[in-house]
Amino acid sequence: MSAGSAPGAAPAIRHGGDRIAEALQAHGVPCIFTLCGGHISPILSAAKARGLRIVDVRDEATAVFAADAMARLSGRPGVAAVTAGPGISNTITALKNAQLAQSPLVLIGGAAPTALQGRGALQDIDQRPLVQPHVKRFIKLKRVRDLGPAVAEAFALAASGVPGPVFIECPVDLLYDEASIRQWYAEAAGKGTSLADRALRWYLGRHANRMFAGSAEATPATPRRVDTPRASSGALRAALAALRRAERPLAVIGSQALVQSGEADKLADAVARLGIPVYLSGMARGLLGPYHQLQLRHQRRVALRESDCVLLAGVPCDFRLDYGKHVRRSATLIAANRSPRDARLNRRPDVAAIGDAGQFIQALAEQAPAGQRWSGWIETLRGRDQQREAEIDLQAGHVGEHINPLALFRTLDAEAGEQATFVADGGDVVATASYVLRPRGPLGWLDPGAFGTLGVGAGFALGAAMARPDRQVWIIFGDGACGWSLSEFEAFVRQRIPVIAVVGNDAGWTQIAREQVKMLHDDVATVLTRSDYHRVVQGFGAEGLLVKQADELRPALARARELAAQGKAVLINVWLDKTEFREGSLSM
Ligand SMILES: Cc1ncc(C[n+]2csc(CCOP(=O)(O)OP(=O)(O)O)c2C)c(N)n1
Ligand SMILES: [Mg+2]
Repeated sequence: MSAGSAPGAAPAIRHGGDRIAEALQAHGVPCIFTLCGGHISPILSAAKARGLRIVDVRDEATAVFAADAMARLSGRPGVAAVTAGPGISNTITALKNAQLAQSPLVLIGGAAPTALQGRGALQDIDQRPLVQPHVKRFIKLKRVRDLGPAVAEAFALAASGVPGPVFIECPVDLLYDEASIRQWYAEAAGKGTSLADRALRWYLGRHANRMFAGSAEATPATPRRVDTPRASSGALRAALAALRRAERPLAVIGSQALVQSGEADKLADAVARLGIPVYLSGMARGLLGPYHQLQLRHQRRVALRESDCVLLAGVPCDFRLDYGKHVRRSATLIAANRSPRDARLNRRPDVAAIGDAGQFIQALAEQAPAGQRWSGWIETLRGRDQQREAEIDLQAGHVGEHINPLALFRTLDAEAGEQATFVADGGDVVATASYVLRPRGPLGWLDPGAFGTLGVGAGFALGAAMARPDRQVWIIFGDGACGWSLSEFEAFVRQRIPVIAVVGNDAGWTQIAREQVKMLHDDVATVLTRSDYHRVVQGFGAEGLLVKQADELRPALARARELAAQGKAVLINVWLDKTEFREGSLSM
């Protein structure tokens, strides 16, 4: 196949790489995130020839973060392809992040030729022990005819039950055309006449026969249907009865309720009809739009302590709910979760609704009696929320030497535009943003999830830009966190991906410094330079803006939007003042 073959045309030589590409195409995959390597070249080239977009980045972790974000926003598994050995080992943090966030993705990894595995080939390691703990399945391929069906299996598995990543290992000799591989094996076997030479030839010939056995027959990679797991009718009845009795019900809705991201509007509708006050977390933030009567943003711990009936929809009782201690003992706890383990984590619920949490809320809303019985309770909660907003406003008004973080996000909230998607990558700065920024709608806020991984920024932004190209992607970076992502500005510029990054520059790893200094009186390893991150990205051809004074902020945000509208990637380096806002918060 020539390098310049027209997109959409099938490649002239059908090889294993094209079998993978064909299967991805059959699954409606619009793009593959990758960093190249000789082991996966045939997949990338065949996919390009079939019209899939190849988005290439500077770190394999970025490729997997991007596939993860794509999955979360599109509701279908994202796809990344990386080369053997170090290409794969570089993805481990991102894979684990996707696994803990229950995000479905398919990672295709290269591998040494089948006949040379375990014999000292380039980049050849036993990849299974490295990858298997972080994926739903490690699919090891040995025959060409299995390539397409493996893709179908991986897609179905990634999206079913509790979603998560699936890995397909593709040895390089399965990916090239049969004639080339047979010739390669023949050359490896040599022309010697000794018994050993002949035995090797026989062995390699048999090996090649096995690899290509049945490959002439069609092996369709038809997408499989993935059913939504539904909670039992008993659980539904029990939850309805509990809600009928409840005087102070409360719902917490998390990422898992939005696994069916196409159902977001229906879910929002159901939440509104149900009439229970709600806190939204993770991917559910923004579900009800920027302002909604039922949505609360502050004092969640207090509200949970007061509630007599708590519905946790796709939210486990992990550290974020103080391992379940936030919910009072006497409250009726309803846990709707695809994972039986998560539904029971640290605390046994009164009603375990094992199935899709979003679907469960819709079913509840269909059967619950209409009309709000809880207006007094909602008013109490709203009153406290408004009081907290007023306090934040007051604190946001404090004028210092540079920019007040609260004021930064109040201004960004006003200036980001209705179509914004926010990506969060940092410590305190992100926690502050999460109090102040109002996600515009469902799936308008992306954070790493339970793994708390710094470094997701560029990859998530890339996935968001590919999944929803009509929306402006804003990355909210800590100055520490942005370090993982900066080289991806080269990839943004080259591929004309117009993200806007806002770096909250406080010259430190502040979330860590805060507690470390207080407890150990030592700031060791938590201090950073107020670096010129805006000039770093200028070096990659992106636009860099510097904001040191409050009055520069609004014009810089407006300028960034103008530049992004021209297809440019932008980084705004914002010098922050120290603040007391996050004092006392600690996550362990
Ligand atoms: C990969 C990774 N390494 C280290 C940490 C520990 N960690 C959590 S918050 C934080 C500080 C983040 O600093 P920055 O991005 O500048 O945000 P700030 O807290 O200063 O606003 C660190 C180092 C982590 N969560 N993930
Ligand atoms: Mg910082």
